[in-house]
Amino acid sequence: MNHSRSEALFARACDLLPGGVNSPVRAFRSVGGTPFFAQRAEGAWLFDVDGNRYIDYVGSWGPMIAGHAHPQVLDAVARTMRDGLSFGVPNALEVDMAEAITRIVPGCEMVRMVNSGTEATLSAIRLARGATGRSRIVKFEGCYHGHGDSFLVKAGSGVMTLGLPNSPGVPAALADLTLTLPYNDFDAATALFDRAGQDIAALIIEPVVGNANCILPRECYLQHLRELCTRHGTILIFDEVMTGFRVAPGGAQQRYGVTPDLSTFGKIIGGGMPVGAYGGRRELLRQIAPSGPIYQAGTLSGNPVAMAAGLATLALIEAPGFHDRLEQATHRLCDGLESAARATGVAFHTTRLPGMFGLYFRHGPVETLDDARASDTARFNRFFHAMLERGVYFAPSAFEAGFMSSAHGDTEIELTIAAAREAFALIAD
Ligand code: HOZ
Repeated sequence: MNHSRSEALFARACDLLPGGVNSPVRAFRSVGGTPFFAQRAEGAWLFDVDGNRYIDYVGSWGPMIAGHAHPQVLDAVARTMRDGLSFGVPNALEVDMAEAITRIVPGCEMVRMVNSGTEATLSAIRLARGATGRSRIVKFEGCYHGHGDSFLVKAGSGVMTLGLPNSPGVPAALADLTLTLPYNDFDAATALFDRAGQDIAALIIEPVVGNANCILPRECYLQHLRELCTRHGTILIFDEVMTGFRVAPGGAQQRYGVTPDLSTFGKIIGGGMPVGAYGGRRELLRQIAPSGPIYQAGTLSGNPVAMAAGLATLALIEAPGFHDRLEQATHRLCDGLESAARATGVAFHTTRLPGMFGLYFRHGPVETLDDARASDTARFNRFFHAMLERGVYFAPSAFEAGFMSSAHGDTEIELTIAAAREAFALIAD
């Protein structure tokens, strides 16, 4: 593959943007090499500025569940933007979006739209602190909830990839209010709540960890956290920025039958436009200004074009059988990759849910952050590049989940598995 235009663009970008990118996970820091620059995208495919094409398993990090440039999403955007890009007064699409989210997601009686997942999680913990009068929050090692100060403590995603799980610039006084727990450890959670439960405003969790590769909750783990929070008067927040509308129409809370007090969203509800939302019990949301005293605001919140893209995407995922097909496709991909690895003797394991998966260069099972860390990341890096050269783009980090869309059909999956057979053979030594 020729990458000369991408390389020239990256050289220019490195002079102008920190690390050459506008978000660290896009740089190829841990896998090595330089990122390719996108020209356009369609369905399951990304096309770069050098004329190469890739089957895309990143999907803009989650929003593109219906595939890139879906005609119904583009039509909705085009139709809406002709009426203006932003009004600064309410518009009907915001109400339609709130109706859609509260209808689809079990734990949401009301929502507030914001502009990113980070804004959603920041706002949700402010609400939890305001509502409980407590200051401490609990998060999980390896979980990532955006780049808000309180969350950059033993965090996942880019900070884990770069080995910076606690960031300079976060005041110690604030970081000290964030307590951490190992994911999927029942006893550690019980012990922490026995010790400090009366001080904990919120427990925030990715119900399925998607920012430390992809780790599924042990049976009854989320129920256990629900019970602890209820017993101690702590607000349970599910960060469904990745899992929302993906692992089931109503997200992980629907799939696992556990209802949080608050939920945070992003990605799919914007259909590729910048967006976020937090929602939950009416009694809590009513405490947000102007109906209550807890302040949170945003010039572009509820932006009509973002609402239109998100509503068109939600209409697509509500089609009968959408998630069943997505689940089958994810199994076909993961089973195919595992069998290709087995044929070459490479230790390899996948985790999967509808439209979301983890790739591990080790034998399974993978249930904890330590299990995920024990994956052979050097081998992942070689696999990543071998696949990229064969036109398959996985996330450029051993600590990010992969995503599939409804546009990943048999052809794309077979091409991926054929490429993987060669890639596994290449890295088998
Ligand atoms: N949260 C995503 C990565 N796990 C994508 C957002 C980002 O660019 O950090």
